[in-house]
Amino acid sequence: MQKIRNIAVIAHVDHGKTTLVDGLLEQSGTFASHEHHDERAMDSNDLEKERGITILSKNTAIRYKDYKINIIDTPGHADFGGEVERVLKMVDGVLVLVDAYEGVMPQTKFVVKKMLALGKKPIVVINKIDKPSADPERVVDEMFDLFADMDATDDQQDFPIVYAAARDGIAKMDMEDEDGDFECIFEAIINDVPEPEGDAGNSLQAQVFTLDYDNYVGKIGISRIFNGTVSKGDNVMLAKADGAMVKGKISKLIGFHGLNRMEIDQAEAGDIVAFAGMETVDVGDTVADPANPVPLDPMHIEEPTLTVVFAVNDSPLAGQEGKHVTSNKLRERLEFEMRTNVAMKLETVGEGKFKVSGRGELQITVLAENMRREDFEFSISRPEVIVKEIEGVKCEPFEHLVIDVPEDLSGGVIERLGKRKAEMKSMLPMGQGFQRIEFEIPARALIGFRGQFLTDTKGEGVMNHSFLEFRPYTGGVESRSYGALISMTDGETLAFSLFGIQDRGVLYIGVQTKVYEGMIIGEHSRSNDLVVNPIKGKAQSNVRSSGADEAIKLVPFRNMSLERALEWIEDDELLEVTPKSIRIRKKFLTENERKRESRKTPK
Ligand SMILES: Nc1nc2c(ncn2[C@@H]2O[C@H](COP(=O)(O)OP(=O)(O)OP(=O)(O)O)[C@@H](O)[C@H]2O)c(=O)[nH]1
Ligand SMILES: [Mg+2]
Repeated sequence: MQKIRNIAVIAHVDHGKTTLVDGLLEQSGTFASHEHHDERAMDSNDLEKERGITILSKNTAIRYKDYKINIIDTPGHADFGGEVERVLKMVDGVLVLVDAYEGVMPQTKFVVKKMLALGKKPIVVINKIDKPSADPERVVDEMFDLFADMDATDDQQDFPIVYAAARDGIAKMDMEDEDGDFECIFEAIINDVPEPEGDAGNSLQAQVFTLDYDNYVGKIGISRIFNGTVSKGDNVMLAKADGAMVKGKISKLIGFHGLNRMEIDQAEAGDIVAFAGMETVDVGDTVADPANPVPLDPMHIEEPTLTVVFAVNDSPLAGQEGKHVTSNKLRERLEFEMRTNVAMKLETVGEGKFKVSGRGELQITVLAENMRREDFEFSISRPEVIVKEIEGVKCEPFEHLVIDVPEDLSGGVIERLGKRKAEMKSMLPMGQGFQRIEFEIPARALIGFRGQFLTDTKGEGVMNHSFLEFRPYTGGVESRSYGALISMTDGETLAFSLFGIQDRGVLYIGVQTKVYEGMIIGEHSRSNDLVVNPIKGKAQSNVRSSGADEAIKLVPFRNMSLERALEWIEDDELLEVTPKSIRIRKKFLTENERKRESRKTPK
């Protein structure tokens, strides 16, 4: 049997997981010297590159001495936390990274809790020790406290600590030591991560933890082999979560090395490989020996906490910028997404209306953003949290929220959060005039909070949150405190009229932008909605002189990203998403309709 180690890299968002994996690939000599690769090579899809975050967990394999080390890089953002839990089942050890300044953050707690519950033994990596503000000693203490709080076993508490500057390829076992390379990390992996259990001679048992899709070979299940040996062309039995047994054949067996995938003929217990050829394969399925199919424990898949409705775009500008606009196309695309994305759920709720549920706004935004790029046009409704009954009690998701704010502004922020039903748990000085304050808060109250928080902290505040649990419903929470500036007519915006409107609030669009009646062009500085005319030319001459317009000084408008817009909208509003534009609109476009509707549903 070959010598294998299987590890996952877990941490809070941005603490340096993907950068560390770069270093492991590089320093193990896995990248050939001529091979060109980008920074954070594992973040391979476009959105990951653009946003600098990991969205999907991905696996790679390196060779170190005579060991094969399978490494799974996981996303740190809370919305993708479900992935982490699945991945953890597939590995025998973990590298837990923590930023040497930021310390333990919400997602650090989340991943450490999962890891400890699954009985994994960690190697703790205190990363970014090069930061001037780094305080590795404090962070080590925080990690010990965290492990103790979470009832780690003695064995788990006794973790090796590596101090690293992953970006510079530096690591050492003691802060007093000279800077070394990653050799100490490789050695820790080999010595402290248990070798895989299981036997190549037993009946086959492999479990699928991630799905991929390839236009040529179809669905691909990335799996850990726990027992037995598998060869290309083998007949297998798929043991599904619901107990069903489905026959299948491995048409292709795929192995991993560095950034490459290659066809292989055989793989055995302990390894991580991909299978093609089984269209019905799902995450959690056991790939088993047809003569003796013994399913592995089913995999717990995190439930969604948030839903939005994707619908056909029916705005007056519909169909002008996108190629795929029909209900059928929309359904096909969403169904396709569900084939590989187990964290999301889809339900048809009406003609051209689809309820998409996921773990958070970012997850939903990522799907919407991908669809824009594929030339889709659609609308999205305000995110709603999923409320469910647990033992007869109406419950809603709660989040653990951590904010870092300048001391002099913390009072205002705390008050604001109080109105949103947040409960303060702790407050600590962080140095440099900042305070770290922790809360528990209904997820519902966090929708739309980020924009407000950035305004309240003059852009200096940092906020992080991750899912805690479902708890009894807390009743109404404060929502957006400002109304919308709504266009009263169709046309193209002119500087002259925008100049007149800009004092009324914050504009979301600039000049020469197409608008329509009922489209929202900005935020009102008061709590009510205001209908305005953004296309009116200069009155005296009755001629729309662009020359005169140019002299007008407009305040730069606020460009609303998909996320920001999604957080901002209320129940009676929609986002119109096209490959070129993100427009915000009222569901009902005319003032008359809106009045009629508001009489029907009193607030
Ligand atoms: N100063 C410093 N910056 C680092 C170090 N390691 C990583 N970074 C930077 O931290 C940022 C985040 O790095 P990533 O590797 O993408 O972090 P990640 O944990 O994979 O992030 P997610 O996958 O989105 O959760 C990047 O800008 C890195 O260049 C380090 O050792 N020192
Ligand atoms: Mg990453």
